[in-house]
Amino acid sequence: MAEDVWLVGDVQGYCSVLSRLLRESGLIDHSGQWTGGSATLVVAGDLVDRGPDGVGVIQLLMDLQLQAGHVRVVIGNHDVQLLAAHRFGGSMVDAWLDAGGVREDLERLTSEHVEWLSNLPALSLIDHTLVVHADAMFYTAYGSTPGAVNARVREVLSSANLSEWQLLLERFGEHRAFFGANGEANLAQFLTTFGGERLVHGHTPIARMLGIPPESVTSAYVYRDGRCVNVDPGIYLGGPGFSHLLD
Ligand SMILES: [Mn+2]
Repeated sequence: MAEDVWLVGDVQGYCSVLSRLLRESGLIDHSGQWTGGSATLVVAGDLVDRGPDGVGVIQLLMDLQLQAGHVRVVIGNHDVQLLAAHRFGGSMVDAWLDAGGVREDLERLTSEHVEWLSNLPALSLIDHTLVVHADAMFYTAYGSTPGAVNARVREVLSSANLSEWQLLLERFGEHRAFFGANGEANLAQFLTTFGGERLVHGHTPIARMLGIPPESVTSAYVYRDGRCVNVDPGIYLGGPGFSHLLD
């Protein structure tokens, strides 16, 4: 690979942790300016909820995307849930708060944030690496190419059809599709469908996947002979966070 590709998983509103990780990776300076040159930053979704400053995370990534160009972000279920709370209000706000929503984020969310979040891809293929938020097979229900899935998910997020939104959120309840007994077959099918030689995902904290203390998670969990990479640091569980340089 010609240029460095840095991955960051599930930030979940911990904007100060994200800033620290990006500084430690040499991608930004103390004033938040991009210093990563032609490196690529990939963020695996769930930008908001649980942590105190989800909107700060969104704003930082929007700013870096404008400055650097090569900042790729895929959408996570918490991002969808925030958008649902914003669009539908009422019971969707309650559901979002139950899932860790932070009221101040909804109050601070601007139309620019909504527009940006609503247009994030669900899948992103970077060289031979496929990046998604969830370790889940449900993406195949939305299309058989990354472009088709992204278009279909954007369609859902631009629609006023609440049941389509709820179905998408329900489907995001799937975890661990590439781990355990059916993991190998699922991974092969997923990569054959969407392309790529390896898959990067977040969504399932490494500590939960492996049954280890969250504080001990200081690097990505690479499994399936290097063809699957979990980058969910479980920051909200007490993980210190990490960034992962693709090899
Ligand atoms: Mn998630």
